[in-house]
Amino acid sequence: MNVRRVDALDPGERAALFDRDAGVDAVRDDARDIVDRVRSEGDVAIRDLSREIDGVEVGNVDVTDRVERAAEAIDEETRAAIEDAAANIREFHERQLPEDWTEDFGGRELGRRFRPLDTVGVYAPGGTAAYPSSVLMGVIPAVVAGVEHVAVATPPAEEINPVTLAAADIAGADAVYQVGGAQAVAALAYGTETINAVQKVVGPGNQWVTAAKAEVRGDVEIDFLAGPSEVLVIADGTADPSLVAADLVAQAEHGETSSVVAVTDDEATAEAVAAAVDDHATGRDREETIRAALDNDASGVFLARSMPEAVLFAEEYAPEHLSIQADDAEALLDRIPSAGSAFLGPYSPVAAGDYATGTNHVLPTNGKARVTGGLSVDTFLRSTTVQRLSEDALGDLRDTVTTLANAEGLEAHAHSVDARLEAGAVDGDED
Ligand code: HSO
Ligand code: ZN
Repeated sequence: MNVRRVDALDPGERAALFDRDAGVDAVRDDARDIVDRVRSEGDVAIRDLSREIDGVEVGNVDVTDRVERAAEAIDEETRAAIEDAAANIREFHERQLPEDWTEDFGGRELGRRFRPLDTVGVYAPGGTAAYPSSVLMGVIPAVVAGVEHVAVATPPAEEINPVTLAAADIAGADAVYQVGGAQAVAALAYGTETINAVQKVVGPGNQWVTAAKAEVRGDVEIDFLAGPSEVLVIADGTADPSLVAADLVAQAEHGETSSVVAVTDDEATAEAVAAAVDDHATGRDREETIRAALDNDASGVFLARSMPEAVLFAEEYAPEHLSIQADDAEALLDRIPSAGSAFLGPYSPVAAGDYATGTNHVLPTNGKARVTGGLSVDTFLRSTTVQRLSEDALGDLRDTVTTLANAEGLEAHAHSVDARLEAGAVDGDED
């Protein structure tokens, strides 16, 4: 890997780094066709598409009855690891549950209450990117929020990954369907004979899944349009270059389009990270994928003239994962608000958060961290604001409300206030 200077980046290089996209445009039309087919033909379309795209003859689309058996069949060690990770994820997300509250604002009793969505669908990729951990990350926050019906959709296969099924069971999903890609998103969004339509579809997937989410958005809620995985490590001269490199190589393992970046103000660190990346990549199981990711335009090791310049670079990049390997990591984090999840210090590898610290790994990519966070309990809640006014409190507001109502030409609004304040207007007035 070469080291590039931040101040020498040309507009094309900057665009590749800072205007990353989810890569869905190329498949958007195909995804739309699939969504339309599922919408009009239901289960028939799912069976046909599973044959055409996945090469699988699907008998029963609903595989919920296989889940418990899979959970029992996986080896003890894997099961214990899923349970351990699930417990940490549950604990962290329970901490996020907001309390309903009511407060007296001088006679105006105001409050906010939170209630779960009724139904959600979690997409769990299959194939080389079959991540049972993503099942935990999608299902557990929904269950913690109190969602009653949490369905998982995962691509069909002769034998669906038993670890994925076990994760669905341990996380508390109540339905699992074997359907993948754009067709899964469409089925969850609009329902079929077998699959209940849900209110919100979440979870990462390939371009077809993401394009389909873009397509159904509006008819159903979605989390966000996630693109390839990313990590940005910001390092100073105190960082261990070998550990920085290990994190870059780990994220690069996800796919050729993964974007892995290190930025530092220290030239020796930059050179050492670039060299260590090569060392760490050599001989890895997925070396080819890793090397392709390291070579893509959105990856690299960058030398800044100062830490403030490195910070600016990180904030402009707005990474899914931000690792800070530097003195006073907290102070740096304060200056980089656009990051999905932050990993501070040498003992916080991104992989720990991917599986088991308890934080969520379904995170905004391609710069979306500028405007949103990752999956959380909030993703699965709606809120209602509540107000109860005393007669005096309404009296205090009378002029303000009627004046604004009349200014908007909405005289009946004003009347609805006045009507209550005319002597004896309210029957059974408690105040
Ligand atoms: N880093 C991935 C999540 C993941 N890693 C799943 C391992 N398995 C996306 O943020
Ligand atoms: Zn990962």
